[in-house]
Amino acid sequence: MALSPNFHSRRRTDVDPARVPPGQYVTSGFPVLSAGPTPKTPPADWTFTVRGAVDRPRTWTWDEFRNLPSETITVDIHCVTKWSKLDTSWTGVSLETLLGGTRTQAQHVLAFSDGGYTTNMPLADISDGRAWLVYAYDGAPLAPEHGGPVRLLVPHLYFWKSAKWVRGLELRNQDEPGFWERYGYHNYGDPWREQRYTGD
Ligand SMILES: Nc1nc2c(c(=O)[nH]1)N[C@H]1C(S)=C(S)[C@@H](COP(=O)(O)O)O[C@H]1N2
Ligand SMILES: [Mo]
Repeated sequence: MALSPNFHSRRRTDVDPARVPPGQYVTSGFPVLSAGPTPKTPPADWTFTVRGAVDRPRTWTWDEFRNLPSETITVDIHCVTKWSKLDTSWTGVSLETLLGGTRTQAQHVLAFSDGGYTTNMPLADISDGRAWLVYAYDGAPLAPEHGGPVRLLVPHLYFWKSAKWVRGLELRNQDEPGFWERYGYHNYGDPWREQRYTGD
């Protein structure tokens, strides 16, 4: 049987509604949302640090980071400005791998980035295989405007939690709101419970 000429476009719009959180629409584009200019850290100067309430702080250079086992994952992402993008493909290192050697009693994390952006989340949300430090998108190095060389990817929370140009994690005994969380975004940000703003 021949495919109808509309096969591809119909496939794009016939999205399984069960995959789209409340209030979101699906886009095939990839919008750029940055609160400031795009920092440009060359890999030779890039490091990733886990610090704060830990038994000992740890820092990886670019080469050390790239020698860690990595995986390619396909996930859906959901921005609080209401676009969702399905089946995005990323390559990176699971945060479970990075945090595996760290002992801590902390229950909170503040991720920090070049340019000063921060975002907070429970440590449990990023230490159980549901969050990655990604360096490639669709098989190509992550573009600077999308957070290259490396960004956080926490797809089960709204996309503002996926800090671009990420340089480290501060483990904390007490929760500390990040950049958007201080400006009234929800502290946790579950798209399926539509936790967009404080009080949602
Ligand atoms: N460092 C940094 N990370 C950031 C942001 C930012 O402004 N700075 N914006 C956040 C928001 S609100 C969203 S929706 C996504 C956008 O990622 P994109 O530009 O790759 O689509 O990045 C998040 N991570
Ligand atoms: Mo966003």
